[in-house]
Order: sequence, then C-alpha cells, then structure tokens
Amino acid sequence: MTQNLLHQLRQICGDAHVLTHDDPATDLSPWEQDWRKRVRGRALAVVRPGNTQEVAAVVKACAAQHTPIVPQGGNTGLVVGGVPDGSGTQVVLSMTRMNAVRAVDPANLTITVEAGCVLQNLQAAAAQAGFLFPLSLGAEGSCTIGGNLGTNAGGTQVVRYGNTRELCLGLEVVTAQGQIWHGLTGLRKDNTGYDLRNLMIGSEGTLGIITAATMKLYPLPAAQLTAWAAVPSMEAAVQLLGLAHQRLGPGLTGFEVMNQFALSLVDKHFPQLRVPLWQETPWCVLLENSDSESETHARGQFEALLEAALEAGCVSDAVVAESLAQARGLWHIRESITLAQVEEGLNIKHDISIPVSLIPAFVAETDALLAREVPGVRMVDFGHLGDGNLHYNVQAPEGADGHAFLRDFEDQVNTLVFDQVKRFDGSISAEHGVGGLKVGKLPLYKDPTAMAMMRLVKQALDPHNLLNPHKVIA
Ligand code: FAD
Ligand code: 2HG
Ligand code: ZN
Repeated sequence: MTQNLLHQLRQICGDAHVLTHDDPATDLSPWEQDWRKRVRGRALAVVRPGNTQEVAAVVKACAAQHTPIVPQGGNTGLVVGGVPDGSGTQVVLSMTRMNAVRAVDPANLTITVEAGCVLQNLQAAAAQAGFLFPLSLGAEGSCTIGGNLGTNAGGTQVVRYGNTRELCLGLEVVTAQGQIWHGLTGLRKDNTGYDLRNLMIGSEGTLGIITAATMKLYPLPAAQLTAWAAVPSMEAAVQLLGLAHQRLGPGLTGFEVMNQFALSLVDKHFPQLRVPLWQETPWCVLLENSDSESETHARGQFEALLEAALEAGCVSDAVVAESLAQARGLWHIRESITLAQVEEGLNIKHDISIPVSLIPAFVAETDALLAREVPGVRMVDFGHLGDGNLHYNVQAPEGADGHAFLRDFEDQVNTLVFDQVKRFDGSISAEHGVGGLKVGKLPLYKDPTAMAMMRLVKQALDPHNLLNPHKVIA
C-alpha cells in the first residue's frame, strides 16, 4: 500500500521531490522538527509539488489511501502546526517550490502569488512595482505567504493594516477531496454567499491547502520614522498609545512594547545591537509613523507627540531614529527578542490578546500570581500593544534546568495564565494559532457552541480527517 502510494507521488511530482527515510543520505529533520524544537515527528514522506495540479493529484492519491497530509510552508510556526506526528504515516506537503509571483495589478492594487512565496520576496516584489505589502514579522526571511494565511499571521503593522486576513482578497485552494477552488478574485466586494476565503484563512491547514492568493497592495509612504521611548509603567504605555492614535491617526503603523527583562536578554546575548534606554526604565515602546506627505511633516508630528507625552508623564525619555539604518537597528532589536529567548533557554510562550484597556491590570495581577506559584520565574513580556497582543512568555528561574522546568511547571503555568486571560475577556491565541500545542487547551477556553460549529465545519469539508489531523481541533 505504502510503496504504491509513494510510487504514485513520485509519478506526480518527480523522484527528486518525494523524500523518504528509505534514502539514508536524506535528512528530513528540517520538515519534521518544529522551529522551537518542541516536537520531532516522523513523516512517511516529504512531498514537494511544483504546481496546483500536482497538489490536487497528491491530495487525491493520499485520500484514496487514507493517508493524512500536513501542509507546510517555511516551518517557522510557533505552535507545532506544520510538522507531522510521530507515527510515520503522515505526508508533509511542502509548498516552497510553488513560489512564483503570478501577477501584479497596479490599478486594482493587488498582487497574486503562489503559497510558497517567502514573505520577504513578496514584500520585495511589491516594492519593485512601487507599492507596499505591509505584512511584516521577524520570520519574514523564511515564512511563506501560505503559512501566513494558514495562521492568519499578525506581526508589527497590524495596528494600521490588520492581520493577514485583512490583506487578502482571493484564494486558490485544493480541497480535501483534491478539487481546485479557483477563488483568486481581486474583488473588494462580493456578497455571494458564505465567506469561504475567510474560513480558509487561519484554519492552519485543516480545511484546505492554499496554493495561491491575491493580496492587497498599498501606496509606499513618503516617509517612515521610528522612535524608541522609555515609559514608566504599562499604564503609561497604554496612555502613550492613546496619544499616538490621536496625534498620528492612520500614520501610526507600529506600536510595540518590551519589558526590561526582554531587553536585558537582547543586551546579554547580542551586545552588538546596543539596546537604548533599557537600564533606566521598566518598559520601552517602539513607535512607527508612516507619512504620506514628507519626512519633515512626519518628524514634526512625531516630535509634537513625544513632547506631549513627556509633559503628560507617560514617557520619561525618547529617541527618534535619524536615518533609515538607525530605524532598522531599532526594529532589529525588537525582532531579536525571540532569538535572545532561545539563547537563554527553554521557555513557556503565551501569545495572548486582551482588550488594551485591561492590559495593565492583567499584567500586574498575573505577574504577582506567577511569582507566588512559581518563585523565581522571569517574565519576558513584549509584543504588539497597539493590537492588545502580548507575548507573555515565562522563562525558567535563573540557573534552572529548562527541561525540568517545562516538565514540572508548563501545565500549571499555562492554566494560570489562560485562566487569567479568560477572566480578562481575552484570547489564548492572538496571532500564532492553535496548532498541536494548544489543541488540548482550546475547548477549555473557547465558547462551547463555537467549538461545536468548528467541528461541524471540519466534518463537512474534511470528513475523513485527512488534512492536518489533531491540529486546532482534536
Ligand atoms: P508553517 O510554520 O510552515 O505552517 C504554519 C501553519 O500553517 C501550519 O498549521 C501549516 O499546516 C499551515 N500551512 C502552511 N502552509 C499552508 C498552505 N499553503 N495552505 C494551508 N495551510 C498551510 N507570527 C505572527 O503572527 N506574528 C509575528 O510577529 C511572528 N513573529 C515570528 C518571529 C519569529 C522569529 C518566528 C520564528 C516566528 C514568528 N511568527 C510570528 C510565527 C510564524 O512565523 C508565523 O506563524 C508564519 O505565518 C508561519 O509561516 P510558515 O510559512 O513558516 O508556516
Ligand atoms: C514576535 O512578535 C513573534 O516577535 C514571536 O510573534 C513572539 O517569541 C515570541 O513569543
Ligand atoms: Zn508577535
């Protein structure tokens, strides 16, 4: 049976694009292990189709043999969504060969790309055509637009442009039956029934395989300025966000918060990055102002905002980047927190959203509860405050063994944090998704009727549970 399936897959995609453990020279770990090295699965095969027809044929062949498929893009996901389980029976469908830019439509402000297109290459293609594609995240050099759509990724520009879902106008999808849905419209209005596009987005490969997408483009801003501000408390950071909305309006394209410990880790592990102001303040904020007029206008607005904030006491000190290189340096510091955490050792991540107004109380209460339950834990607290999205990460106590920490405390810490998230009307996954990591927790925190509807949708679209089984819903 298995050899027969592998033979068919080789006929569809070519020998070079069906990788198995039968060949001892082939290392499948890049596809079998998740980015955080939390899980190492074992694939029956890694299959790399070159076009949509091949994807459809692969799905049909797998479906005929009841073989599950795990779609994968850049494998940068943080919730164990894109890797196979340990059974050796699942096919990893790697989309990275399908990476073409199919079309740019300047008048319609759209770009159509294949799912395996790396985000940075999509940004570059948009820039080359004279436009902005605003989705931006730390993994942009290796994540793919298919993975971004699969997870409905957020990133650092959501405060202005929204999540990946808001940036998408059309999809091409291969269904669990191997049918191709040709939905690559560039339409901004289409009320012809259920919103299948938005159902697919964020479904983490459990409802269909995205093979291409039509995404929105925006005019390039005339100027983009970045500021780094020291703020005395989370309350002050929220106050600064209010002022920034008021003063910059749609010019506010980034608003990130970082606590002192997060920045101390960047300073410790990447001292060459020269983190500003972190020693003198419990929190820093990174703001971006994109202006359609000019740099002078943007700078004037930014300076007025920071003066008002200093006067109101919600900023104690600030720097505005003088050049593009300096601005990039500040963003690089922000994007290095995840890597600095890896260097520091194993940790427990929480990607949560809370109404912005409640975040200061959430952080104060939850920090205190954690300090009481797990003495010595170190909070790496940072993220997209403009979207009410915190990466509320818990690092093992100094000198503790990371594996022992996870073994002994992960469940207790997750329960404590998620119970608090629920109490504050939040979500246990803001932007990373559910994957295999939070699949057991989701039913405890999501509305039961919503869970029941999700199960019905999954049964209807994938009745044999072949697409990414046991991810998102068990
Ligand atoms: P993968 O990891 O390969 O897959 C992710 C999920 O999507 C899986 O469930 C997979 O089955 C599914 N999938 C992949 N391709 C397809 C497809 N073609 N069709 C259907 N399903 C598919 N995320 C954020 O939201 N915001 C951030 O700011 C952010 N920063 C990050 C920084 C770092 C350093 C790292 C390592 C990760 C970060 N992430 C962030 C998480 C990750 O980069 C995103 O989730 C990204 O969208 C995943 O893309 P990928 O191509 O790597 O997908
Ligand atoms: C970010 O915003 C990513 O940098 C990663 O979403 C968050 O490492 C994390 O917890
Ligand atoms: Zn994030």
